[in-house]
Order: sequence, then C-alpha cells, then structure tokens
Amino acid sequence: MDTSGKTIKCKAAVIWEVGRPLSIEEVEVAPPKSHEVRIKIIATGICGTDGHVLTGSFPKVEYPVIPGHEGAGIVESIGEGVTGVKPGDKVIPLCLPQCGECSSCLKANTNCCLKTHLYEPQNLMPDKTSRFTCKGKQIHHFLWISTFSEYTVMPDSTVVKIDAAVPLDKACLFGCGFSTGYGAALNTAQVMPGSTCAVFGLGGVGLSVVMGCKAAGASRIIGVDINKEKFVKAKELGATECLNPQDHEKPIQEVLVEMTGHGVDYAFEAVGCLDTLRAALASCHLGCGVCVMVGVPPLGSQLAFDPMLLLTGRTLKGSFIGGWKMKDSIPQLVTSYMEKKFNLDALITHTLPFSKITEGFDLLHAGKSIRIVLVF
Ligand code: PAD
Ligand code: ZN
Ligand code: ZN
Repeated sequence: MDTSGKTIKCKAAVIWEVGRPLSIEEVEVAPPKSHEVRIKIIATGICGTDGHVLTGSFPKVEYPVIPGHEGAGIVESIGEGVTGVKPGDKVIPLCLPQCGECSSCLKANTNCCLKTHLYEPQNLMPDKTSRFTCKGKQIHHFLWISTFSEYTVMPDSTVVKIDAAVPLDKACLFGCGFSTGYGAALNTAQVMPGSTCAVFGLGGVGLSVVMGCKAAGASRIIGVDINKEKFVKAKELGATECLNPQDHEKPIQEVLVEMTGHGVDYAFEAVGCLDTLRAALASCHLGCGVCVMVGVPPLGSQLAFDPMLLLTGRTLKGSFIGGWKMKDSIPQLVTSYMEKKFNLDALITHTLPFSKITEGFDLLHAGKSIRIVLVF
C-alpha cells in the first residue's frame, strides 16, 4: 500500500508527563513537509539518556513526548526538496544534526552543529509544529528523531543513508551509544598507543570507550564500575583490569594513582555522576592527564573540584556523541563495522519486541543488560 502523503497510524511509546511510565499508544504520524523525511523504524536501542527523559533530568524536553534516539530504519517517504535520501534507503536518524551551514559545521574541530537541542529545542519540527498526534493531543518530538515510534518524521539534516547490506538491528547502535563511546576515545581524547586509560561506567557507552581505547593501541585499560557483572564483557572487549570502588577503602582515584604510579593518561566518565567525574579527573596523571566527560550530569547541577588539578596541567574535556560530525562519519563507521574492525554486536545483550519496552528499561535499571535492541 502506498502510504506517501497520507497519515500513518502506528505504535509508539509516549511519556505523558515526567515521572509517568512509558505507555504504548496508537499514534498518528503526519506526512513529511518540505525538507523532512518519514522513516519506518526497524530497530531502536535503549540508551541511558532515554532513562533521563523518563525522570525529567534531560534538558529542554517537552511532554508529552515520544523519546528514543538510537534507531535505524528505512525511508518511507520524503518531503519537497530532500536530496540526500530516497524511499527505500536504509538510514540512521542523527540525534546531533549536521546542517552543513552553521559556524560549527563549517569548523573542522567541532561536531556541535548549532541546530543541536542544546542551542535550540528540538521538541517540534523546524516549522514549530509536531507530526505526532495521539488521542487528539499533539505529542512532542525528542531530539527531532523520536525513534520509539514505528514511523517518525525528522528534518533532512538529521538523517543519513548507510550501506544497504548492514543489519538494522545492529546498526541502530551507531545512532548513539557505540559512536559516543568509541569517538570519545578516538576523537576527543585522541588516545595514544601504549597509554594507560581508566573508564568509569561500563554500560553501552563505557564499553564502547573501552573498544576505542583498544583500537587506539592503549596498553592498559582499567574498567571501573560498581556492578561487577559488567567486568566479564569489559575484559572481552579490551579492559586489561577492572575495579569495583566498593571493594576499596580508599577513594578510587587514590587506588588508580597508586596502581599506575602517577595516574592514568586518560580517564573517561561514562556514568553521568559528578562524584565519578571528580574521581576521574583526580585519577589523571599530574601535568598531562586528560579527563573526558561523556556521561550526562544531573540537570542543573554545578561541578566543584580542586582547581589545582587543572593548574598543574591536567585537562578536562567534554565529548558530545564522540565528537563525530554524524552525517560524514556514521556511514564510514558502518563500513568499518562491515569490515569487522570492532565488535559492536557484543554490546547487544537483549533483542526484544518493541511491545516489551518497559521490560527493557527494567533490565537497564537493574543493571542486567548492556544494550537492549527493540524491534518493530
Ligand atoms: P548505562 O546505565 O548502561 O551505564 C552506566 C554504568 O555506570 C552502569 O554499568 C553502572 O553500573 C555504572 N555506574 C553507576 N554508578 C557508578 C559509580 N558510582 N561508579 C562506577 N560506575 C557506576 O548507561 P549508558 O552506558 O547508556 O550511558 C552512560 C552515560 O552516558 C549516561 O549518563 C548517558 O546519558 C551518557 C551519554 N552521553 C552521550 C554524549 O554524547 N555525551 C551520549 C549517550 C549517552
Ligand atoms: Zn550545523
Ligand atoms: Zn544516547
């Protein structure tokens, strides 16, 4: 049946208000307008960030909202003026746009397109209307891409075509978790061969940092997590040792400094917590250690730490989606995956039907999963 130009009814997961659980609803998805694309989502991962949307700790979200930002799908129809993709193309929705025109897009050293939600909200399409309705109410978009819906509409600056041979139930992880962690090591830290790294938080993002450190040739990769069940996979993916802070009387930064002599060359925070961020910074080598912040901190929080840590030459950097200019980089990462340059599949511990999304979040919160992929 040709659906182009028509409203499509499908299943989506809606958060009606902060603190309310996800509810699976039938939604109406309007056709794409000019410079917009409607996509049939085939698979979507659950990222720690979607959990922040449920609790209201992700900035600038408006409710009711359809979250989800780690998806892969097939273009169903396109609006006027779209040139980069066509119906039938396999695509990844981009949670960080690459408009190609703003001052950030024109600079080589940043991926923070000025169309990012941190700069202007992405709760409605650029024309300030929504393509989603449910029970007569307008539902907001999330990061413009809302992948927890079987059909979703997004601007053409937030979608990229990928190799038709790639399985979409794996490729969805390029939309956020894998790219974020892997790029934090390769692009943001630019880990040097032979170096020592510490990775705080061994979820999907932290384990992708571990893979990036390994790919960059780090000789020592120390995983840090309070859930020791994460250690098996961390070691499989490249961690040389793992530490549980709860097994030590001393603060973990002191343990790391002692273990390494003078601290680590690179420390990554992939938890989203200020205490672990301070610990990661304090575990860096005097004079040259680099701490990369990847986890999203609690909304409205302020960071306090001993400024002498920086005065003496350590660096604190943030990494947004691994520093990748997503439109340029995701197709290349997909090609590297097809060439088996990294083990993305190892991150997927569960593949569930979309209807089990709540079970998926329960597994994530109970620490029983790395990445859960939901399939429509
Ligand atoms: P996750 O919940 O799968 O992993 C978090 C891990 O941290 C778990 O293994 C926890 O056991 C562990 N942990 C919790 N507390 C501590 C602690 N005190 N010390 C050590 N480990 C601890 O989440 P994820 O891997 O999907 O995401 C991790 C963070 O990265 C989260 O804050 C998410 O919002 C953020 C993120 N940032 C970007 C970005 O562009 N910067 C992109 C995607 C996700
Ligand atoms: Zn831009
Ligand atoms: Zn994410």
